[in-house]
Amino acid sequence: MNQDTIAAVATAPGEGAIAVIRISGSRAFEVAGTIFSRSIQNFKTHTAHYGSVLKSDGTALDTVLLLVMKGPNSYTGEDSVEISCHGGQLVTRRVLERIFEAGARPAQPGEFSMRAFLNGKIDLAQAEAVQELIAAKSEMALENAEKQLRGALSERVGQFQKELTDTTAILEAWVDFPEEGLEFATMEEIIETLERICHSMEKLKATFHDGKMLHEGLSLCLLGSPNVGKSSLMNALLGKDRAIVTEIPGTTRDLLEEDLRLGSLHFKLIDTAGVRKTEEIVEQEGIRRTQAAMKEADLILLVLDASRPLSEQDRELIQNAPKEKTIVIWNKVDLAKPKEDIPAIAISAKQKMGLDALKEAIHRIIWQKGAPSKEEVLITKMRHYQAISNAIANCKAVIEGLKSGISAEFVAADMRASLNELGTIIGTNVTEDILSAIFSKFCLGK
Ligand SMILES: Nc1nc2c(ncn2[C@@H]2O[C@H](COP(=O)(O)OP(=O)(O)OP(=O)(O)O)[C@@H](O)[C@H]2O)c(=O)[nH]1
Ligand SMILES: [Mg+2]
Repeated sequence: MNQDTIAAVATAPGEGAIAVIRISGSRAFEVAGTIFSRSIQNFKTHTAHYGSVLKSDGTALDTVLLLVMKGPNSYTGEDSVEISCHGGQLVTRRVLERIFEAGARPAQPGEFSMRAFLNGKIDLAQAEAVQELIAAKSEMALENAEKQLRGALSERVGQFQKELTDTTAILEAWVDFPEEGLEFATMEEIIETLERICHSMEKLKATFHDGKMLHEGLSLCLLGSPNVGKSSLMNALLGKDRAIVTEIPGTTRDLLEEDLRLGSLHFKLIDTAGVRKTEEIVEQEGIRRTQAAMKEADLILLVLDASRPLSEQDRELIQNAPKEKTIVIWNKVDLAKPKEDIPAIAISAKQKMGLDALKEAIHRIIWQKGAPSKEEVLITKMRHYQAISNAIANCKAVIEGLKSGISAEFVAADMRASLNELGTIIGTNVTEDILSAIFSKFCLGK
């Protein structure tokens, strides 16, 4: 595969001021030289050059800026050329076609990054971070992806690998030279070391909860009886008139979803149909969806109407909402004081009062166990989570084995398995199938 020279548009599809086309591979300079109006042979690496891309008849197709990067000092590690042409869809396609005519082939999604990985420019966790960085929807997700791209996760994993490898060496010395082995460490010390490594790995594993939340965004579900002001609150939080608001109970019939950014986090805000007993078929279906959304939601905003006494329905909702993920809200406090003493945030969705306190309450409930520290890198991928879980399980098997006094040589397989699992995170010992699966999810041109 690495023999081919590949090309793709690296900027987003559609019209833009400029589009960047990337070429990478051993023939990148030759391909670019064929279509460029100037000889590129003597261009120094990492320099940009103004000129034209030529049609096959030698006339100019577009004026462009051409950037040459000699391998291995490029993203892919190969000779690379980037052409910035005008960002029209047609002109971009024509320039790309010229590049294919000159001998490059269309790149697969993620193929540039895959080459960067195969050429040792970045490890697998870093390559995955590139995509997360592009997809990041919140400040925190962006920071974490940037940390992972700089190698923070790879370093942590590398540290575990090193410690496990060192311990394996000592264990092997035990097996080969039972007498001398004792000089390196006692069995108690080895077990202690393994337990410490296991504990550190557990800590990394535990970051997945926060990491997944950052990466995917949290679902935030508005819940309440009809007419309490759920849709009004949705609009107030979004700062736009997204949901229909009327004084008629039962206005919202279906789930409404919108992206919402609060502080450094990203949410999926869901407005729902007000819950009540009804014979109306459409409304019944809406309420069924409300209940399903409530179960799946990461967080529930349970809205009560302060201008009227609590209904049976309100009480049932308060009773049934899972405490650990519910924030209770008294809405319409501009009309009246809440009639009951329930711990809740007082707001007026209509007057946009109390929204800051609500936002603070949301952050408090999310970071109940404390916000992640700035230095810590969080696991955001299921693939990484599974690998670290398996590595821990294998490491525990080693500890159990040694504690029960079985000979060290019998735990060697578990030890190797633990190391292998860690290796899959950064991409040592992963199969080609796994690699293709990972990189095929990348954007075209990345
Ligand atoms: N005074 C006052 N009126 C409000 C407030 N919030 C909502 N309302 C009014 O209450 C009525 C119902 O508001 P909605 O936002 O449609 O209520 P809902 O909970 O979405 O209702 P359903 O979709 O029917 O379940 C509207 O007439 C709103 O203008 C508030 O904070 N103060
Ligand atoms: Mg509504």
